[in-house]
Amino acid sequence: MRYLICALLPILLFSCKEKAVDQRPNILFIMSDDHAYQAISAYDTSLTQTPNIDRIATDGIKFTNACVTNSICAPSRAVILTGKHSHLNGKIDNRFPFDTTQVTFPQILQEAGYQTAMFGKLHFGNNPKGFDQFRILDDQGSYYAPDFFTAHEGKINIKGYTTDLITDMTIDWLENDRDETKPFLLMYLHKAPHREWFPAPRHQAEFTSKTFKEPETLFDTFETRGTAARTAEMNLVKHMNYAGDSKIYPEVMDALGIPEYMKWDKSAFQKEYNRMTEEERASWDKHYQPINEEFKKAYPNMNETDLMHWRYQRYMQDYFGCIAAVDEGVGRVLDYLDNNDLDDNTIVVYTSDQGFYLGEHGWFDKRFAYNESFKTPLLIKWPNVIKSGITNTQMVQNLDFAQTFLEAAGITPPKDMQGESLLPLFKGQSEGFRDAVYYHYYEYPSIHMVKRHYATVTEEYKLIHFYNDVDEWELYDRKKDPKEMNNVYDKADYADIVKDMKKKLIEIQKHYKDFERLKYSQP
Ligand code: SGN
Ligand code: CA
Repeated sequence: MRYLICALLPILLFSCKEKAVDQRPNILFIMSDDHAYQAISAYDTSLTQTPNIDRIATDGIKFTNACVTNSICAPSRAVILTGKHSHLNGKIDNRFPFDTTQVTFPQILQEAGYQTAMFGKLHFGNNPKGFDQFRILDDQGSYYAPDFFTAHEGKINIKGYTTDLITDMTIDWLENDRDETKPFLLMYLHKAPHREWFPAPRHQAEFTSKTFKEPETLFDTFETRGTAARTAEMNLVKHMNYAGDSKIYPEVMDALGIPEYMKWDKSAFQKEYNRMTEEERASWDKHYQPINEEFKKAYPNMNETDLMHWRYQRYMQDYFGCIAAVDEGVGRVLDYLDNNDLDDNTIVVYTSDQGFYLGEHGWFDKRFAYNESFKTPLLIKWPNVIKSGITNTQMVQNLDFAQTFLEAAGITPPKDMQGESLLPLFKGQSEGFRDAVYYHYYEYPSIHMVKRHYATVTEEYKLIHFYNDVDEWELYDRKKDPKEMNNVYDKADYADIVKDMKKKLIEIQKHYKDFERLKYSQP
């Protein structure tokens, strides 16, 4: 109630004598899971085309330096909802439960008269607060015939392809459940393109026959990097599963005497395959059995380098096959807004819960403060306010959404939120915006074995401290070395920069109240 008065008074305008029109903007928040900015053609055309997602950039603003505070799924979502860093909202990794006493921006918007709905992947709990309507996937969810926790029908199973189902629910809600007297917050949250990448039948023929450009750092040997990069378990040859990830079925390999480690993940493949209908399975077999046959013939003569080339292509084919359905879904939802006069006063956001490695450094997955996982795509349009085709280079973060949306709705955000509103940037006013961000990753030891670390990052430099079972610092010159191949922490030329960045780190840890870590940063 406390937000209601301040939110409603200034913005209830009367368009005619009888009917009050609420002028507050609608918010359509579109987020995919693990969608790398390199995989959106508004950022990079060398790998794929995403014409529908690109429409948001064409009609609005593209952020080229957007990043996350903690590059992993559930923590990123907790940061988005609470507007607070992980050390304050408590969701430091995928394993810790979300603290449901935390105030989230959807709760505040709902209390202030917004109609709220969430469809797709949240990744924690089964009853998100602040939503009139929701259907959220059970944990990570499945690509085929997923289970959803719902607001009013308990847990349900729906046959079909997850990306399309989430899109259908989103459009169905706009069409049938929307209350036209209220502005809405609609969170449209894809599971795709999260591991293990299972494309829809209609994209299998096209994508299984595509060849993708390799990244320059595919065979990185980590010469100047520390223990964390060398011991991470994210390598495409060594750490990807054959069945679940590359869709090479263990049965085929038995006769070849393939080592056991390639077979352990049979269930990872089967758990999706078994959810498919007969028709879906027939399509799958038609497109993937020939790949198995070819691999079976080629494998005996393949060395590790050949395997890297082959597994990279296999990975990209399925990853981009999944993105094709996301792009189509985004197009359908944008068309709905256009065709129903909802376009001009709706803030449409496209982002991902973090970035992702597409073979850079030989890796998949995320977690590191290095660019591919630290940065995330961010495209926003709002025709009433944002001019079309703008590019912004400020260091914005997922931490900023809550305050941005609240301020756009005319609500003063709670004092303990830690982001910065992006509204001035929407209007081209960048002066006074933050010049450095703070990063902190915690989930170790765990899958992929990325060591704990925290970092401060400016447009020019990145200082990282890996801690817990190591004590190693790294510094990157972001302008001279955008691929982050050279750790210059110990280089004499950079001694002054290291000193400055350490000072900055202490300031930023104080600013964001990460007092627990601060003691490790003091000289
Ligand atoms: C699963 C994936 C991991 C991934 C985590 C977290 N393995 O465990 O590769 O890092 O999720 O991802 S899988 O074989 O089960 O797909 S996150 O996006 O949810 O944080
Ligand atoms: Ca994710």
